[in-house]
Amino acid sequence: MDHISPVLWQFLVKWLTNFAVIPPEASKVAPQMDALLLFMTLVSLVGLVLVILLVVTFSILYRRERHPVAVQIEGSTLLEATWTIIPLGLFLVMFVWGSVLYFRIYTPPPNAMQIYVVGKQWMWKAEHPGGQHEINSLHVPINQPVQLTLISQDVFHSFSMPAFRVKREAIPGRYTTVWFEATQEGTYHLFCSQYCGTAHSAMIGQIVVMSQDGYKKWLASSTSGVSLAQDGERLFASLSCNACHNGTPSARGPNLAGVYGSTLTLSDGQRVTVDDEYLRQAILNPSAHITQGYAPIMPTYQGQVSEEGLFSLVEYIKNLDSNYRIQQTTNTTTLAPVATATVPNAATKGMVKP
Ligand code: HEC
Ligand SMILES: [Cu+2]
Repeated sequence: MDHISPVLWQFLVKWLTNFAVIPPEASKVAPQMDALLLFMTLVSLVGLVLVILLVVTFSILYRRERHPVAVQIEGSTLLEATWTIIPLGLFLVMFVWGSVLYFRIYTPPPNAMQIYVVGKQWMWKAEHPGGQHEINSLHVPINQPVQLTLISQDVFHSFSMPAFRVKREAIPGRYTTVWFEATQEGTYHLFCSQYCGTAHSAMIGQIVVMSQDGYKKWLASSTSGVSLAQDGERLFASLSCNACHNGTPSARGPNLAGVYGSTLTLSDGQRVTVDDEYLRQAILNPSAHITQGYAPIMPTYQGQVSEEGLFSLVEYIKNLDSNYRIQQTTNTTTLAPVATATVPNAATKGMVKP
C-alpha cells in the first residue's frame, strides 16, 4: 500500500467504516419501514431465484440435441392461475402494508410539536416556535412527535432524514408537512434529496436528537429573544393588519382569534377548515376565498412578506387569544400536549367553533 498516500488511505478507511448500507433506525417508523423493505426484497429475491432456476433448468432439459423438433404445448389453466394468483396476493400485501405505513407517516398525531422549515438554494432554515433559528441543522427532543411544516423559497427541494425513514418535498408556494418521533439520541444526516441546482450536494446538515432535558436547555440557550408569535405580532402591526383585524365589533375584518382550526363558511357557500396553508393563502391571495358576510377589501400581501415572515404571522394567528394577546414565551416548550384553546367569544360571522 506504499503507493497510496496516507491521507487518501485515512479517507478510505474512514469512508469504509462509516459506510452503512442501512442507516441507523432512529425513529418510531424506521423499523416498520425496514420490515416492509425486507419483505419486498425477499419476495423479489425469491422471484429472481425462481426465474433463474427455471431458465437454466429448461435450457438444459430442452436443449436442441435432445429435442430437435419443437412440441406444441396447449397450456395449463392450473399453472396460469397459480402464477397469476400468487403474485397478485403478494403485490396486494405490499400495497396494503405500504398504504398503512404511508398514512401513518403523513398523518401527524395531534400532540406533535411544530417546527417550521424554509428550504432555499442552498440551505435549510429551521424555525422553532420559541424563536430559535438554525441553519442546516435541526435539534429535536427524543420520544416526542415532531411535525415539520415545510416550504421552499425558490425551487423544489426535499427534506430527507434517512435515519428516520421519512422525507418530504419542500415546494414553492405551498406548505407540506411531515412528522416523526425520534427514538435514539445522536446526530444524523439531513439531505436535500431533490436535485435543485449547482450546490445541491452541499445542501446537507445534521439532525440532533437530544434528551428532553437537553432539548429544553438547548431551547433556552439558543433563543433569539423573540418568539415566532411575537415576531408575527410585530409584523401584524407593521403591515397594518390590525387596522382591519382587531377583534372589536366595528372592525372591518373578521376576528382572527380562534380562527385557526375552525370551519369557515365562504361567500360561495363552501366550508373550509382553517389550517396553516389556508392562513398563508388568506394573506397572499385573499380574493380567492372570501369569508361569508365580509366584503373583499383585504389587499394582497404577495411579495411583501418573506416565507419566514409568513410563518411568524401564521404562528401569531394560531396563538391569538380572545383579547388579541399572544400566550407564548421565547423558550416555549411545546413538549406537553398543547390543548387546543376554545375561545369563548370568537364566534364571528361565518365562523363555527371546531
Ligand atoms: C383593509 C382591511 C384588511 C386588512 C388591512 C387586512 N385584512 Fe385580512 N381580512 C379582511 C377581510 C374583510 C377579510 C374577510 C374577507 C376575506 O376572506 O377576504 C379578511 C380575511 C382574513 C383572513 C381569513 C380568515 C377569516 O376569518 O376570514 C386572514 C387569515 C387574514 N385576513 C389575515 C390578515 C393579515 C395577516 C393581514 C396583514 C398582513 C390582513 N389580514 C390585513 C380585511 C383586511
Ligand atoms: Cu435542495
